[in-house]
Amino acid sequence: SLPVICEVVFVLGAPGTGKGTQCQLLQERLLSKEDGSEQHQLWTHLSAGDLLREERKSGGSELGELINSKISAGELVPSSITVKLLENAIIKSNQETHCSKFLIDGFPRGQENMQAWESTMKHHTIKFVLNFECPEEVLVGRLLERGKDSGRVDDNMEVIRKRFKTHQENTVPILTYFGKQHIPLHTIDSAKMVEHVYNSVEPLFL
Ligand code: UP5
Ligand code: MG
Repeated sequence: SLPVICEVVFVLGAPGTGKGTQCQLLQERLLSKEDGSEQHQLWTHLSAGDLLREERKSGGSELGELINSKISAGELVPSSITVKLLENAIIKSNQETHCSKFLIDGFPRGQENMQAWESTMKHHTIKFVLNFECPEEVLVGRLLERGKDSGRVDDNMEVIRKRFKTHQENTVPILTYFGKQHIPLHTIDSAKMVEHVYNSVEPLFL
């Protein structure tokens, strides 16, 4: 069968900028307007980090250990692993819900991620890129607070610093690449309250 062609929005930003929070709200609130029949979600949220954390639990021990060592160090998991998980998740979700619009949260995080995406997923349309920005001291406060009960191995001061460094060194440099590819980049201030951030994000989807 032919590959499904999807529309994707990449959602980027340093750790704690609210990628997951905003994607969740977009998935819940952006609904089809159909009278009579049931409303359905227009956009499906896929978090690359969540997919990796799931795979770490269910996958074979060697793969699990590799993923865990990278996440625990605040470093990037090899692109081939992440892209395969995204590819499978897109196909599965499309089969289950027929939704063909995806919010890809936390990917691509660097040039190598982008190249891996382009090598197998180039048939999908990248509508635009959302990039959340927020001062680091605010992010540290959010992540340490969440770390009290998130169970995430990377929500501690030492790994948070490494995550910021990885974001600066790998993710920030690819933002200019999108412009060169004529993919719109929307940078959003996410230091504001959740609902205020949402109000600046939602219009981009209407
Ligand atoms: N919060 C959110 N918005 C707020 C607001 N406006 N005001 C006040 N509080 C706000 O939010 C973080 C916390 O802040 C929450 O408690 C929230 O309530 C609050 P969240 O929405 O979770 O932010 P998010 O940007 O999603 O933060 P997250 O910690 O998930 O970002 P990361 O980018 O660090 O995590 P991710 O899961 O994407 O990646 C984890 C690791 O996986 C990476 O470090 C890497 O090792 C690996 N990875 C890859 O290798 N490749 C990938 O492609 C993806 C991940
Ligand atoms: Mg997240």
